[in-house]
Amino acid sequence: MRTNQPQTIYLNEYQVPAYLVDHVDLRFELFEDGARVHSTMAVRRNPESAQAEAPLELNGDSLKLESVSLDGSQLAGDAYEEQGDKLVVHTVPAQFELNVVTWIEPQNNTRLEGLYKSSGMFCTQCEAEGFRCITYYPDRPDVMAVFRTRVEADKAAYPILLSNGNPIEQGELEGGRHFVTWEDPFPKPAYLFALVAGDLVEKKDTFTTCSGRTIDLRMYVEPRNAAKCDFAMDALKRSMRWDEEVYGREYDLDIFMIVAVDDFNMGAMENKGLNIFNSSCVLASQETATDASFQRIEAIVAHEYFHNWSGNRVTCRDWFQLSLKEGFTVFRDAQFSADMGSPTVKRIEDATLLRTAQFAEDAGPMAHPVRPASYMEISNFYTLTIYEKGAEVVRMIHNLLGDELFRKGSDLYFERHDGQAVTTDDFVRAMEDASGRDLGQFRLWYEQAGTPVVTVSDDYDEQRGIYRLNIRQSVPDTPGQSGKKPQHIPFSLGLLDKAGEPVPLNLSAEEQGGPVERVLELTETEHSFEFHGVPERPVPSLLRNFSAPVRVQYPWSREQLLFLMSHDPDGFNRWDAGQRLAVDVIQSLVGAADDAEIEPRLVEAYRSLLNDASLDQALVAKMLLLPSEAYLVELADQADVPAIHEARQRVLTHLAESLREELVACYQRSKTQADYQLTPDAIALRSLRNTALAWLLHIKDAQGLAFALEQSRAADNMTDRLGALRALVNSDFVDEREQALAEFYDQFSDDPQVVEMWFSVQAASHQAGQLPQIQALLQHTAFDWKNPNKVRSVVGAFAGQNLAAFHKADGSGYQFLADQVCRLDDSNPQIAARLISPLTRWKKFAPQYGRQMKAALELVRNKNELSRDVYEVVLKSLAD
Ligand code: 7MF
Ligand code: ZN
Repeated sequence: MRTNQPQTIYLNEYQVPAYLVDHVDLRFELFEDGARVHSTMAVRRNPESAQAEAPLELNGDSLKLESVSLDGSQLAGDAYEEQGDKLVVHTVPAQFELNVVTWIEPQNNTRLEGLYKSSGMFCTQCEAEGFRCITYYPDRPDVMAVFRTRVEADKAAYPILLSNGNPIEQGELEGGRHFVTWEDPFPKPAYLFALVAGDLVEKKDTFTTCSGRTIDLRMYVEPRNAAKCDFAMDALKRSMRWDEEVYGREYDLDIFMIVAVDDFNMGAMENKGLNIFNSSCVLASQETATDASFQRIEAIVAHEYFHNWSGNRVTCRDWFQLSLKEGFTVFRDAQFSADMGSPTVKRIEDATLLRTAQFAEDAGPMAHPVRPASYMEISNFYTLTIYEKGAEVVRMIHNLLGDELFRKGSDLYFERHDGQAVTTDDFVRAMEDASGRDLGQFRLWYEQAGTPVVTVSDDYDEQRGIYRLNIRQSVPDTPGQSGKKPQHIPFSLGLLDKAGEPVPLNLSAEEQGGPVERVLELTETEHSFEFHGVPERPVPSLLRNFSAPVRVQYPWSREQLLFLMSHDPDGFNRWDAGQRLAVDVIQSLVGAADDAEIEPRLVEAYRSLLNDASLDQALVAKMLLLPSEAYLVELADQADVPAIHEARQRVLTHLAESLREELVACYQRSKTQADYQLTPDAIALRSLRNTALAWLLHIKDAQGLAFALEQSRAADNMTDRLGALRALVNSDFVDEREQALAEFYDQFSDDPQVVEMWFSVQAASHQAGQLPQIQALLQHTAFDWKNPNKVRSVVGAFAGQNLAAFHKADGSGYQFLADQVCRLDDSNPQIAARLISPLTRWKKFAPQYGRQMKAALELVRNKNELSRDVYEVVLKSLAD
């Protein structure tokens, strides 16, 4: 148990900083047994601050202080004080230079915050509060300084020395050492600082901006990865062009660098001019990366690049404003991905993530608004709510304003706030000022947690030709928030007649030939809309393209869903109707008798999807994927996960057995002879084919087995290779799956990114990932507790994707997770706190499960010296 309770930080206690830093001069002496950091700061009292006589307070964490001097004189011992995580200098003049020397041990830094070593190279991660692990500093985003950084190290071991901005000086030092000095002319918060030192190969390219400037583009990777850079480099150039064309944003420095690092707590980081990436989020080749990895890499490269404006040039005032940069940047990268591929597929993927995981977060003990009001540990607030719901909120503003006014608003935002640290409210105000729209009520999306529920009912007056929709909204209570106000919800819809033709939407008797799609703006708890001149009872198509992050309830009949699946002109809703139908069918089988009938119309609907080659194959590939167990759990009350798993498996078995011929034909049809291509069509065909393969192996089909073995043998790309492996691993062909796993590992054991996929295919599989098998994976030579990707690919995949194995009735899965969280908490608290999240929603599950989940949380709570990260999650999860 923790003895001292961590502090809670509150938004409403925000105060401007008492001191500002205009300039920082850093000098890093890097050695094998540690690093000495010399920092010289030009500090002045903040004229905006009311605390004129305040002492100077600098943040620090795990630092050994060697000296402090002010304006050139060493400070006496009583002039300053080290108070745990702070350095306080009692009396300082209005303006001064402060010099601080600290000693740190990057080689022993397993938390991967601040400066640390990863496969022999030095690298940094400073967001959110890692800079304080490097030196004493006012580590808050509203303190923005110009950084100059001199890096010194052994030249043979660390020939490459990098930091933010432009290189301005380099030279030789005694003892085989050398140095490079970098200067970043743009003032920035410390969280955007970065340093890299290592023996890396350099990949060079250039980009000519819209104003004709030539930018040096560079990627730095370990020599063995030299052949895996091309895709990310091209994605970077596409992102730079896109940001110019769509947002009018030109790159500002003369050089842009990307570094790949194997040990990284997150996906990537937008450090000014020096983005650092988790290797798995940037390195790719046709032979080692799946289609999904390529798409993820393109999106992450874009995301980090786009931060240069949305995050770096305009940054956050404090960490409560995190969604200011993350929500906006996720929205921007989603627009980019939609433009690069299939917009409907991208929307389906985003809505799936939101409905499966963000809605769950919003209904659990860690629920918080897009702009939280308090936190204990900010690392715990890099959440789906901040990122994905935050992006949905920006998307709704985009849809309310339209393309042109939104662009006007974003131009105004960047112009008005360039070089500033601002709030989500400043963002909304720029949108209001540019468009003339009042977003007063809309701001509730930032303030109120919880997923709004929109309940729709309808009636039809045949005599008068009036179709009426009654729409109610309610926002559920969340921890610390109740009695919420109605929100401003853009609700897009259409109506279809019996022939599947769109019905004009006339909102009054006078109106004629109205539009066939409308966005209704819901602002009250209850609305009623009348559509006139409707000749027959229509089928409503609601929340088209997922126009708001809400749950929609409407008593759809299976007949209506089947109709929408084949007739809705909105691709998203066609997919959604299929999902709702499948959910309904699966739910009706949970706990049902073994011989309960499975809806024959579902089989026929899937049959026509498989047979009709004229349909958009990208959409068909998505429609064929049954709703995930995680989504079914999210929709359930008192979830019994093994029962949900069984019901879903039964539907899958029934579909595969009934459609065997069609699956074989689909598999053969979608086998392309052409070279590997990353176009939406080619991706869709591979996805379709691998789904057909998975279904055939699910029913232990001999023809399917032959397909899988041949596909493994002949594959020229990782998508097909992994598709075959996954299908085998999830099958009952025990010998064949063991052999396939062994062969695959032999072939790729020297590629960490592929080994991570190999781990997660097993850990996520109900067949190959039962607890004893997971224990064995943890003993595998390639497993490494110090590498977050390995931990995620085994422990994370087991608890997050292999739901029926994790939720075993004896509670062994929970106990296992608690043990691993405790073990990780000492070395890497951020990863430990993320890993524990499957246990936090114990109240959601049937009591026999929930009770044991709670017991596992209590086990973690009772650990000695629990980190602040895990403590916050456990405390909130166990609160009533
Ligand atoms: C795309 O946001 C979407 C989200 C913080 C680290 C990257 O740029 C980032 C960093 C976390 C979680 C998700 C993402 C990132 C982080 C991310 C990356 C690409 N500022 Br934590
Ligand atoms: Zn980001």
